[in-house]
Amino acid sequence: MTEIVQLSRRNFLKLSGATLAAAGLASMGVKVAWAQENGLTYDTIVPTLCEQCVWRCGVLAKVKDGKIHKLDGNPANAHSNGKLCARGQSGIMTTYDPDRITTPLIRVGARGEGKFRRASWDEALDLVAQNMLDIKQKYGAEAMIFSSTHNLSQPLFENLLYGFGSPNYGTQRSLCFNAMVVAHLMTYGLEEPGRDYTNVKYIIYTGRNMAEAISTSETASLMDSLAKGVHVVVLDPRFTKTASKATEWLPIKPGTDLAFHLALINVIMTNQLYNVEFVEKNTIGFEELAQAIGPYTPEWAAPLTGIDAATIDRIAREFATAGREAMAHPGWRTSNFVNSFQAERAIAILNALVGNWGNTLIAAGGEGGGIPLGKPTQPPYPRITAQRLDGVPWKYPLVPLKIGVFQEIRDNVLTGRPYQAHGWFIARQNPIDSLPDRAKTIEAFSKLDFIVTVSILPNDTEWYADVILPESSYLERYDPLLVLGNKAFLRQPVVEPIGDTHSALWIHKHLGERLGLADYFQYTDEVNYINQQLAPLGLTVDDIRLKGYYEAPHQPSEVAAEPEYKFNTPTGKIEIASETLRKAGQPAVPAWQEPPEPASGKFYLLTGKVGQHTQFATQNNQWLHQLHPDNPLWIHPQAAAERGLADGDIVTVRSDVGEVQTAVSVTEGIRPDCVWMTQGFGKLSLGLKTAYGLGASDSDLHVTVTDPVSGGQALSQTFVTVEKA
Ligand SMILES: Nc1nc2c(c(=O)[nH]1)N[C@H]1C(S)=C(S)[C@@H](COP(=O)(O)OP(=O)(O)OC[C@H]3O[C@@H](n4cnc5c(=O)[nH]c(N)nc54)[C@H](O)[C@@H]3O)O[C@H]1N2
Ligand SMILES: Nc1nc2c(c(=O)[nH]1)N[C@H]1C(S)=C(S)[C@@H](COP(=O)(O)OP(=O)(O)OC[C@H]3O[C@@H](n4cnc5c(=O)[nH]c(N)nc54)[C@H](O)[C@@H]3O)O[C@H]1N2
Ligand code: SF4
Ligand SMILES: [Mo]
Repeated sequence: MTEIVQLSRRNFLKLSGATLAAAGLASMGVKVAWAQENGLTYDTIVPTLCEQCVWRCGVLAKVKDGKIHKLDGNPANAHSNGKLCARGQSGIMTTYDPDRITTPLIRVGARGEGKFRRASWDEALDLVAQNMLDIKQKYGAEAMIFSSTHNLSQPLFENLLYGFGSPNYGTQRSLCFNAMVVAHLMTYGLEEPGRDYTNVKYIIYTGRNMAEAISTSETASLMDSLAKGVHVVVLDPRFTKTASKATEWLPIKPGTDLAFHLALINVIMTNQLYNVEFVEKNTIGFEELAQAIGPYTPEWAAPLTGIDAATIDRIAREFATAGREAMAHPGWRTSNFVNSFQAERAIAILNALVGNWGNTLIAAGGEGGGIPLGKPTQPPYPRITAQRLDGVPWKYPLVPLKIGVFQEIRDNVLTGRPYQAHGWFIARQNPIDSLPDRAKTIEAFSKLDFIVTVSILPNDTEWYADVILPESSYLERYDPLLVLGNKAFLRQPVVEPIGDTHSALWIHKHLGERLGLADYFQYTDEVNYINQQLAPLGLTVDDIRLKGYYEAPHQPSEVAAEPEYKFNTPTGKIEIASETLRKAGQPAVPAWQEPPEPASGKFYLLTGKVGQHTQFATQNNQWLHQLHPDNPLWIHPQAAAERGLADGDIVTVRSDVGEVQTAVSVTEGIRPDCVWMTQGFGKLSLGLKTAYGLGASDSDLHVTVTDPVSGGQALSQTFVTVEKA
């Protein structure tokens, strides 16, 4: 039985004002009173964490008659600051999605036919363990792939992976930010610089759609900055909502951000507009770049990028004038083209030239290990010597092991090289949809003996699985604590789970025990796990469930700001020229690398997020469905006219690997040589009764193109034709 926090309204109102304030609940008391006056009543308020996306904002869940009534933002959480986005508020319908999987399912028909039978947990877990152990015995532990997209139960997932003894850890990261991460490791010695908007005066966003591709607190920082009159430049082939708020929108030609930034560097270096003191003290390789930058003038970049030379020259000068108060944003889903790694290097160096380190760019991100949490004891992992299927490090020496090259795992399942994989354990991830070239992923699945997923919905990956282990939704379960700044937040059940579902903490433990890995799961249940986390603080779950978090008395020590900061590069400095890159046979300083372009009559196919959906996960949510039901293809009026297309017409979109049919949305908000669609539609699973049959999948069209340096999948490097269907 899941324990439900019982903070009843009656008990709640009995608490004195002082007690409320002490518990940090005064604002909740006010809300209860307001709701009563307005005829809205609910029985309990449970503080917990959102999981509609990876930000995990703080939630105050209001419950009436055992049902979730309303979700609000928790003011005590720095990510939400009292607010939830549309997806967060619609979390109710994630829990109450009629299509949820409510018992373990075992496939009975052919793979992909969608025929499953219900099973007990014992039967399903026994079957999974038996298949995994068979694979291990016959082919070695490395023949099992484990993949998961970051979630709070990741440490337990990692115990399964490493305890089992497989090196094959698939994460979503190479489909996302590898170009940015590897470029910043090579330049600053860190994976991603934090951003501080406090003093910012001038921002350049390169394909970062902060207003729609939400990073809660940072999106709020942008909005505050706009209100303060900060100059914002947006480089995006598409008129995004961020572009609509910006000072200037530059509809750059896809794949040419590198040229734009090289030209900014050229103007700043040749006119000596850089921060001499900072560069001398903190960087290495300036001279080498100065020798190489000469040809990259604004006049050179103009025809490549489609942005006139005077604009590039002006932005360079304005950026340099803003100096330490300027920020060239590093971006997030940055792997767009094979040259995106070089573009990210140029962005990193542009920031170094104005010396904004310790001011607008900082070392620390949001989440940190500032609170000394405990964890159950466990033995060391067995030594793993097998090669990784994703080519790290033997093919991609510069890619960190924890980041990997996911699409390469899929490709190597198909080639059977360097060895054949036989099984895939997937948790909270949707590789059928999120990897490029969906037909290829389905083909790779068909090569495997056994596929198991842990999910809440019969999404497209579950459709092709052999066993589905249903997790309770995030409003019905516990997860390990989330540390954010000086607070440790609790995810706790708001209502009883629907059906026979369990948390990942429970599922991973019970599977682990069947795999002979009980020593890696030394907790009796979820609450016991969290109690072991809280033990060094002398606390238990019961001590924090009312408030929903523990707050450390002191802010964990901030990473020292420049000038004391030591960059974690081989030279201890910001590496404008990188010997590591030179040794790897790459240019030591950024150099122009021509990206491929579409042949005449073809378009760049662009993809990206909308504010109303998360990745491939929320399209079946009935409320979000109402806000954003499908994904028409954006096309420029000129390109539409040439093809005789009007708004709403159905077109066939074809790439080298697939074709889809979809409606067009004719808009001036995109370059004439590009088309765009958001991801996550065109579902294959008939189990998704709300989303099935709506829109089209860009993953059917995406060609797999991997940047050899960062391992990033170049998600804009697919070219398509568009014709009336
Ligand atoms: N609402 C919502 N928010 C999210 C997410 C979500 O699913 N939904 N996902 C989260 C995740 S995991 C991530 S990684 C981030 C992604 O955050 P972003 O990277 O900001 O978002 P995307 O929409 O993936 O891509 C941004 C833009 O890149 C543009 N683009 C494509 N190719 C090029 C190019 O060559 N040059 C330039 N300059 N622009 C180009 C596209 O037109 C698109 O508008 O969002 C996060 N936030
Ligand atoms: N075409 C295209 N491809 C892309 C992108 C794009 O913009 N366009 N973006 C790329 C980026 S930036 C990223 S980060 C990746 C993301 O790629 P993935 O991580 O594979 O995508 P998600 O949709 O986040 O997968 C989460 C899955 O978990 C399930 N789920 C939701 N909640 C829960 C839960 O509480 N428990 C469990 N166990 N399961 C749950 C969802 O149904 C979904 O199937 O995709 C990349 N691929
Ligand atoms: S940004 Fe929205 S979906 Fe993501 S955690 Fe916050 S409220 Fe939830
Ligand atoms: Mo991402």
